[in-house]
Amino acid sequence: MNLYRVNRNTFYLLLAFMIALSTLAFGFPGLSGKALGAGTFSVSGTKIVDRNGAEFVVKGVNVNGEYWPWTRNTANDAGLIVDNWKFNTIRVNMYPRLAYNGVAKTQDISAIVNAYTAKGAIVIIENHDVTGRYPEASPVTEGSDRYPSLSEMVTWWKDMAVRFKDNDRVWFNPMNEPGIGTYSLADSVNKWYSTNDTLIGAIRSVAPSNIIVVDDHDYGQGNGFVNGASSNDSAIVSKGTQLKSKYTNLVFSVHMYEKWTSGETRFNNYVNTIRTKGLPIIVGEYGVGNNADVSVVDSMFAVAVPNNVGRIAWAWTGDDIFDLTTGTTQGGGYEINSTTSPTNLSWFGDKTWKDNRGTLSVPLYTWVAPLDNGDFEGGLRNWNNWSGSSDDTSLKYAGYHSLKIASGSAGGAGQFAVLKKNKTYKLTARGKHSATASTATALGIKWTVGGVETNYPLNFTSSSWDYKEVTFTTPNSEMGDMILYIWKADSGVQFNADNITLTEQ
Ligand SMILES: [Ca+2]
Ligand SMILES: [Ca+2]
Repeated sequence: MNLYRVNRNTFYLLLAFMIALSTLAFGFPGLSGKALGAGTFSVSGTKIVDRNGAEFVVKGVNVNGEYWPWTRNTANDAGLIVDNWKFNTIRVNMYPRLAYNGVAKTQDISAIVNAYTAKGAIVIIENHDVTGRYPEASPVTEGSDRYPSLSEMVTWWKDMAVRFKDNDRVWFNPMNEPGIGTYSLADSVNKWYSTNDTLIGAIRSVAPSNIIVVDDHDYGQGNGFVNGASSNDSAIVSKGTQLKSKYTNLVFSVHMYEKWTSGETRFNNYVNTIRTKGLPIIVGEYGVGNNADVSVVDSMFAVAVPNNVGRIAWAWTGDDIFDLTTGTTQGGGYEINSTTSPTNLSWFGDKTWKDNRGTLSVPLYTWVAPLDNGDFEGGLRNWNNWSGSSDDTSLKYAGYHSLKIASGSAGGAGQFAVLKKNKTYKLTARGKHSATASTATALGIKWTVGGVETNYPLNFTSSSWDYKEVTFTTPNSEMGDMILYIWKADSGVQFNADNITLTEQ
């Protein structure tokens, strides 16, 4: 089910694009606690230390928790995950609000904690309810969705904290990917601080020492740190020190997806900035769901491995497009064809398998195509439908497929492009409208550097298959928010695109 990761990306992209349009005006041992005489898992400066005081580097995987819509039993996979894959941590995705949407409780968190901590693994319990937003004073209902209030989340977290406070291998992650919602970056960092202060305060009132993992804002991505330390891109950078001054044993966490495409320099700066403040940082989610994610994971490993930044893969069961195995039913990690040397791992699965064994050589510098499926012969693979887009097999310029953006409303599609700095590229495309468009459909590529956007649109209006191209050179600095986009502003016509190429010259 792509819903939870991919729809998030789609929503985010659409939002960002609409803002851009308005700007442009074109439109384990011991089930219940620590071994006698040993220390506890805790935070020491920028490091996490184990019961013996040795540095502990998280190497984890995200797994199904209570009310999660994917149903594979997590407790039963402890042998596969810990003994075979050699993950030392699981991050348990709990989604209590989905009980209101008819999602059944198919997992039991106590059974999961018992199964994994018995093997010595860390169990991070996370709450997914306010992804992309914050809990407010009252519950919020939007359509079939009911978002909990802050006080309801306090009650939920106190219950978890009471149940697991004596097991230092259970960590708490109060909000998955909080904010921004309707907040500005500047207002979001304040909301991030106050909400975390309330939730962490509630947990600490009953569980004084379990490690607490705090996700960055902006869907956990810290805006890809595109504007750097002096901005509010990262709530951890802006407000982490203030939280640390009130609470011990805090670990901060970033999720790395599209915002971090080609982001090695930015990620290195991000980690250094946070560590200079004396704060520990881990990667709470990483994975490969599209072409550009290869570049993200490549950059992540390049910085994380030599610097002992912990990392947690998304996700175990392969119910979405983030697959650890290939040629399997779902792409799940449990579908390995050997428990010792599997040959059916995906690129992402292979890197994670080796990383868990300490045999991953970095940097990887994997070649990533600037664009995937530009001829649409793979249907909509790697493309995000922002509105009105579909795979068209009746009208096409070449092959058997094109992309159609329906008439009746404005609409568009896009994908995360992967461009290198200081290189010349050529973008070419074919486009056709059902009738001459009153406002041009823009098919182009854009990125930002230091908050300044560069955009190369190809403008189509013709009712016949038109060819357009543009050649451009990228700046000699790391770009953020790279998107190849198609946006049809004229609601009265249909637009088809085909044969899109983006090549390094
Ligand atoms: Ca899958
Ligand atoms: Ca085609």
